[in-house]
Amino acid sequence: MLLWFLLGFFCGCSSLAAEPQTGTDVNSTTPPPVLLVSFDGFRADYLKRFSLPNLEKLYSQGVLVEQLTNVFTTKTFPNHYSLVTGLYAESHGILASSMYDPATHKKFSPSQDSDPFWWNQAEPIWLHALDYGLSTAAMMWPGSDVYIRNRTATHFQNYNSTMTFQQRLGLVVKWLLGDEKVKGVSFAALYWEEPDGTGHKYGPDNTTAMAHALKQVDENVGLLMSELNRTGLWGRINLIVTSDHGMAQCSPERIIRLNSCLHPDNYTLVDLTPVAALIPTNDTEAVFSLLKKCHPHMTAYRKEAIPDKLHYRNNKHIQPIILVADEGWTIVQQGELPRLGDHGYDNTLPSMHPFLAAVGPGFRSGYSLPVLQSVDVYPLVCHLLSIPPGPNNGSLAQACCLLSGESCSSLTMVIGIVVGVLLLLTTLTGLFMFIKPRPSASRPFQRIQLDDDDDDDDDPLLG
Ligand SMILES: *[C@@H]1O[C@H](CO)[C@@H](O)[C@H](O)[C@H]1NC(C)=O
Ligand SMILES: *[C@@H]1O[C@H](CO)[C@@H](O)[C@H](O)[C@H]1NC(C)=O
Ligand SMILES: *[C@@H]1O[C@H](CO)[C@@H](O)[C@H](O)[C@H]1NC(C)=O
Ligand SMILES: CC(=O)N[C@H]1CO[C@H](CO)[C@@H](O)[C@@H]1O
Ligand SMILES: [Zn+2]
Repeated sequence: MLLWFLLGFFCGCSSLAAEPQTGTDVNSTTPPPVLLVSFDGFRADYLKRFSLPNLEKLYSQGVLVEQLTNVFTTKTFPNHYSLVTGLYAESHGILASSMYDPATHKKFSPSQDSDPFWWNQAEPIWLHALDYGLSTAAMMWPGSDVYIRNRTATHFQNYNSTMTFQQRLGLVVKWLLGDEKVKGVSFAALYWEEPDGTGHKYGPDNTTAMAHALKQVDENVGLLMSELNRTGLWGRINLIVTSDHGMAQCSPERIIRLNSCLHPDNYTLVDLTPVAALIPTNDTEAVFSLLKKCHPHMTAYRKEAIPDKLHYRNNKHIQPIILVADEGWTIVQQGELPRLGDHGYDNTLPSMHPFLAAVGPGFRSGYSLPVLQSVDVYPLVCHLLSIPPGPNNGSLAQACCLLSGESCSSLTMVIGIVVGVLLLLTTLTGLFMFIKPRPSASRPFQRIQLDDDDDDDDDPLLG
């Protein structure tokens, strides 16, 4: 705990104090383009459990964030929107895979996701960057084909599950390169459905199934690297490979049936598992008290009492009651288990966390960071593009450790400093007591107190 605090404390970007200039004119030297790739449902520990030679090769030349702390609900749509806006779900408005607006009776679901109504609370980076004269592309990233605040990326592709990774990549590379008539894009986002699909179907504990799916994902990473190499983009592009969330193993023994606690006439169901959203029909208090004691592995919250740490309260589309299942538990109204793997649970659970790997001229080489917030990815991308970020919930404080040309103390160095300072204190104290305990002893002792410890640039221990 103390080390994390110190890490956050020491890890600061020296040259980031100066914000990028505002204004709509682009720099004379255009920064390297950024390609953001998401492999849906890539749980952080797959990196340790499975052989992924291409991905390993990628981050060994760049950086690795072992766990990305994503946002609640740990679902695909909310987290993809957080990655490109830097906002918590309550602030960007894409709260879950299923949403409902009582005033207009509008509904949102993965197959009915194109109404700008749901997306207009935020502006993804592929639109934000347009304001600075950059062109952008969005390849099936959630929201790509939506006219958010009346705009789309310069290039985009409607969602089409039958398009192969190679086909998607081919278009993205074409957009990045541009031609005589159309300039290449500065930012592109690329989405791929695996290993999420396999994780849901077989569960993340099925090593056979996951090894097979991840082998294919790793082959796609190989394809990505060779295609960037072939076109001369490798080394000139900042490539970020990440994901939206992890996956938990579910089982028929861990099932919560709402109908055993409450008649379905008593509420309108907006979303079901692992975070259920309900609108009580009449007596909210009575419905809530029944749900509260419904199951030991399910927590019921009135909207007003949803914990701060979830950043999931201040939005009109959060329903009056939400139910959150414990890790690996599934909420149904009645019947059997729908799938062997699921996500959406509390975003502090390691099983819900994805990873992040990046390589390119903007990144350090052979560096790894244990954790980063997924809301920090947006300010990081803005920094790489030399554009000021829009209002967001992230920061560059941690992410700057990943950047080349930024001075940043590593964890090892911080441990070194802490141990060094303690040793020095002990030695000096011992030495002092050994020399002579005089009455005026308190004076010199006070002088070695660390009252200047934030001024680490002057600390000779930093070397
Ligand atoms: C969006 O564009 C349409 C038609 O081009 C226009 O009628 C509408 O006012 C625009 N909406 C906003 C929010 O700019
Ligand atoms: C694991 O997945 C494979 C498919 O890859 C399937 O044939 C097998 O039955 C699954 N095993 C278990 C224990 O679910
Ligand atoms: C997140 O950022 C938005 C936009 O700046 C802001 O309105 C909101 O209060 C922030 N949320 C938190 C928890 O700081
Ligand atoms: C608490 C509550 O509202 N209970 C009602 C649930 O629905 C049944 C059937 O419609 C009613 O009889 C209950 O009063
Ligand atoms: Zn999923």
